[in-house]
Amino acid sequence: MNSELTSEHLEFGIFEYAILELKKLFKQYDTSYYQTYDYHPIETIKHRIKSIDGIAKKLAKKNHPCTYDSALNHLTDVAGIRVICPFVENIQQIVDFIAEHSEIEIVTTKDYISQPKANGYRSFHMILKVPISFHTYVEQVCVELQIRTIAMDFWATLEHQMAYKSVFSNNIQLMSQELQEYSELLHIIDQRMQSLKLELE
Ligand code: 0O2
Repeated sequence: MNSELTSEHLEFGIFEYAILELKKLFKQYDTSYYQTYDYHPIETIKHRIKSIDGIAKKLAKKNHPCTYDSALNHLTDVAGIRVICPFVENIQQIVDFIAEHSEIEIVTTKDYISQPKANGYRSFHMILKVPISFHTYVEQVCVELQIRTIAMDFWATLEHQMAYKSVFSNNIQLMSQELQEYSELLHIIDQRMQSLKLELE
């Protein structure tokens, strides 16, 4: 394989298959967990395939040619999946669930929950290699997995709109302290919700 980077490859191709595989796995996990514990450990699953423009820019930045093979071999975040959980405890459960699947390789992990970013960003990131079987070969496809609570996702979604990569750097400085504060408040709420759940149990 050494084809050009076309929308056909990216929209209907291998990255989409890798996301579908993981989504299937998470849905099975959610259903079996519900049958045992009577609540859903996964609130929502979101996904995205990086835009062709975004892929081309990232490949150019890394001095790689703009081809389909290059995206497959040099980028780890063309396919992205985000698992949003009700409680903090569900995050580690999902990490453990992934680790149990020996066919999925964990390439890297970044724990922005025990060590939040300075701006207040909290989330657990993993780069995974998901095997996708074709007739005569198996391709290992990288997927960036982000696992976070509803509260962490609420903060990250709004911060992404208002500050992350924003060109309005003056405004960022004005609001960054406030955003950090809200991240801390939401963290406290996450902890209280977790304690409340444990008390109820
Ligand atoms: P977008 O627009 O969401 O796609 P990389 O640049 O990916 O090679 P990096 O930045 O070290 O390496 O990866 P990291 O820290 O794992 O972050 C990857 C993704 O996490 C980002 O993707 C964001 O989706 C999310 N993220 C990281 N930091 C922040 C943050 O401070 N605020 C918010 N809202 N999201 C964050 P992209 O491609 O940078 O952006």
